[in-house]
Amino acid sequence: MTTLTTITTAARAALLPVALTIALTAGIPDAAAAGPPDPVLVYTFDADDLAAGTIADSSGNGLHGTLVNGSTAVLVDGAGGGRALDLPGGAAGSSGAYVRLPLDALKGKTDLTVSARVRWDGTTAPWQWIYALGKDTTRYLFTTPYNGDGRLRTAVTSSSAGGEAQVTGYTPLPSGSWKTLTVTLDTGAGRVTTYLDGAAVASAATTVTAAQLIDAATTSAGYIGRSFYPDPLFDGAIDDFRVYGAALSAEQVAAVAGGEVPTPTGLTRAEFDVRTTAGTPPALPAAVRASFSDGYDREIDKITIAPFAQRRG
Ligand SMILES: [Ca+2]
Repeated sequence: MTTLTTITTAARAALLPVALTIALTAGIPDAAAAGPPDPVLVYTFDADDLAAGTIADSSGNGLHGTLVNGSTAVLVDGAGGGRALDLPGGAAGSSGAYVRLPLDALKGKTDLTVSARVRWDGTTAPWQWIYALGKDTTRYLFTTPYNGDGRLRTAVTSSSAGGEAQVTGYTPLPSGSWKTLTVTLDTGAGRVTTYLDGAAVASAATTVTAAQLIDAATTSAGYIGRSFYPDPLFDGAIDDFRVYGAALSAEQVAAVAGGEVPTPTGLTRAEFDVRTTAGTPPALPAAVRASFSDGYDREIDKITIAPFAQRRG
């Protein structure tokens, strides 16, 4: 990533090329931190009878889901034992199964976390939504494994597509194996963040709250496996689908993901050229691409510049 400050023609004569060395200081979650809050909805799929058309909520809150087109769904081996829900995908409006979520999964919430274990089949019809939280194409939060550019994308909006805050990975969601996808909507921080297997992939600024994803006319909190747009249905398996009425901290996200959280192993670029005028601190990259121990590149935004800058040339 190269960041250039805005400069005037008159200032060009004073340009100083600066090479910056960026030290890797991504936070590694502290396993001893406080545990996550109680979820408001948990679908394990372990004891569901798909013929009955109901997905049981094991949170104790009674927020059971409705399985639609259930004859095309099957139960498969789960991410950690038990069973998982396998959805066939297919074109919008086809007979592929999806789950409708009860309104109370969103009602009265401000912050939000959605987390699921996902085994995407890797079918690259773009814009399959793993989940759709919200009302319709004006108000929603979703994650797709593969957007129009073939990249993992989360977006949130309360003002249609044009108002989306977009969180985009460098590559698609890895397919063919179980991955834990977690998305936090933190209204205090004003951020929406995507995590993969407990490690943040990227985040974006937003002012949208969970309450703004629905309105008085909304009758459902949305779907698992279906978009609000006429996009393809999600093709893959889902397990341990959870909604929290809070924004989990990075440590709590890691705890929910379980297992070994991927750690940064290096930056894909260790030097960044920036330009500034003499006497003016250079504008530094807000985030940089880093490689991680699981082979999935993520954005790191907690960076320090050390030393502040080395002059080059
Ligand atoms: Ca399960």
